[in-house]
Amino acid sequence: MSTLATSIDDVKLIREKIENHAMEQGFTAIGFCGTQLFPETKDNMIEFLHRGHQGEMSWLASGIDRRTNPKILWSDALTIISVACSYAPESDPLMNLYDCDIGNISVYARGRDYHEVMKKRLKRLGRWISEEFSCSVKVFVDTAPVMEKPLAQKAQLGWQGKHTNLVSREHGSWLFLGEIFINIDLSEETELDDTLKGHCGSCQRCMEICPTKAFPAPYQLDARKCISYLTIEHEGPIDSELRPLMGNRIFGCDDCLAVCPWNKFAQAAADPDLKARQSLKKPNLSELARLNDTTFRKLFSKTSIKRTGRDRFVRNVLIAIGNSKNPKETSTVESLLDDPSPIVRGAAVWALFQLVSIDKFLNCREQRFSKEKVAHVQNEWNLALK
Ligand code: B12
Ligand code: SF4
Ligand code: SF4
Repeated sequence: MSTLATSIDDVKLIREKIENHAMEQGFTAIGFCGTQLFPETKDNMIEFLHRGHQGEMSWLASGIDRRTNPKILWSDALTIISVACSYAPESDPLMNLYDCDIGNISVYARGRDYHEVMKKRLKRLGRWISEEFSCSVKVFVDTAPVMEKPLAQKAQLGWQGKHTNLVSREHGSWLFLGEIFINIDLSEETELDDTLKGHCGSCQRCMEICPTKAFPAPYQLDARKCISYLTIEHEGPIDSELRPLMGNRIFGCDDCLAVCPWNKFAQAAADPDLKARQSLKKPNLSELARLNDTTFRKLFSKTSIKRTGRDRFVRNVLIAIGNSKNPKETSTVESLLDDPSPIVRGAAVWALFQLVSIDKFLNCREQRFSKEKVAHVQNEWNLALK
C-alpha cells in the first residue's frame, strides 16, 4: 500500500495503524512530533555543558548543532516517532541496598542489553512502516546524537521530571526510549498539552534521596556526581569523597527513579527480552571481585555491562566491598592488590583501608609501595598516612 498523508484524516489513520502495530511489537508507548526541538532545549544543553556537568562525556559537546537539530542528522526527516519500552521491576529495587554481601546492579542492566533489544524492535517496526507507507526511515536508540528525552516530551509521551528522566502518567519512568525518523509528515504539530509540561508539582523525592546530591537544582543533573556516571562512564579512580556514598551500587543507580510516585502506575515489565537474569539480581561481591577478563565477558555476555570492561567493573565492586566494612572480604581484596590493572589496584588499596587495622594496612603497604609506579595508586597507599 502506498500512502501519502494528504489530509488530517489520512494522518490520523496512518498514525493509528503505526500505533497499533507498535503495540503488537511490544512497545509500551508511542508518539509523533515534528523535527524541531523546543527552543529552550538547546539553551539548556549549552548551559549544562558550560557548567561542565557532562564530566568526561565530551561526546555530548561535540556536534551540539546536530544533537539539538534532528534535521542535520537527516535532512529529509519530516516526522519523529518516539517510542518507549517499559522495564519496570517486579519489586522495590532499593531493597538490595541493605544487603552488604551483594552488589546492586541497576534494574536496566540486569537483562539483555537494551540497545540491542530496542534496535532490533525499532528496525522491525521501521521496516514495516517503510513498506506499508512507501517511505524512508532511520532508527535511533541511545548512542546516536539525538536528545531522546526532549523528543519524547514533544511527542507527548510524558515530561522530563526533576530527576531529568522522562515520566509518563500511565507508565512511570522505568522506560527506555528510541526513535524512528520518517520522511512523511505525520507530525500534526499541536501546542503542547499543558498537562504534559510537568506533573512534579512540589514533589522533590528524587532530589532528596540522591545519595551524592547530584541535582544542583530541579531538572538539572551534575553527571560528575551521579553514581550512574561514576560506575559506568568514568574511567579513572572515583573521587574518594563520593566512594562512601555509593554503598553497594556497582553498576548504575535506581534511587531517583524508584522513589518517584508516578511509578506506582508502572506495571512490572512482562517483556521476556528485558527480563532480569537470575544471576544479576543479587550477585555476590566476592565472586564478582574474582572475575578475570574471560569470566567477566562470559557472565555479562549480551548485557550492557560488558562494554564497561572488567577493570572498571571490579573497581566498582571493590568500592562496594570497602563500604561493606566486612572483614571477611579481606582475602579477596588482598588478592587484587597486585592486579595488573592500576585502576583495580588503587580501588583494592582503598577497600583494604576500610577493612583492616592500620597496622595490617601499613604492613601491606610496606611490601608494595616501593614497587608501585603509578601515581594514583601511590596516592591511595598514602591515604592512611594523612
Ligand atoms: C548522557 C546520558 C546519561 C548521563 C547523563 C544523564 C543526564 N541526565 O543527562 C548519565 C551517565 C549520568 C546517565 C544516567 C542515567 N541514564 Co542515561 N542517557 C544519557 C544519554 C546518552 C544522553 C542524555 C543527554 O543528552 N544529556 C544531556 C543533558 C543536557 O540532558 P538532560 O538531563 O536531559 O538536560 C535537560 C534538563 O537538564 C533540562 N533543563 C536544564 N535546565 C532546566 C531548567 C528548567 C526550569 C527546566 C524545566 C529544564 C531544565 O533541559 C535539558 C535539555 O533537555 C541518553 C540517551 C540520549 N541519546 O538521549 C540516556 C538516557 C537519558 N538515559 C537513560 C537512563 C535509563 C539512565 C539511568 C536511569 C540509568 C541508571 N539506572 O543508572 C540514569 C539516570 C540518571 C539521571 N537521574 O538522569 C534513558 C532515560 C529514559 C527516560 N525514561 O527518560 C535514556 C533516554 C536512554 C534510553 N534510550 O532509554 N545517562
Ligand atoms: S541515578 Fe542515583 S546518583 Fe544519579 S541522580 Fe539518580 S539518585 Fe542520584
Ligand atoms: S520523584 Fe517527584 S520530583 Fe522527582 S520526577 Fe518524580 S514526581 Fe517529579
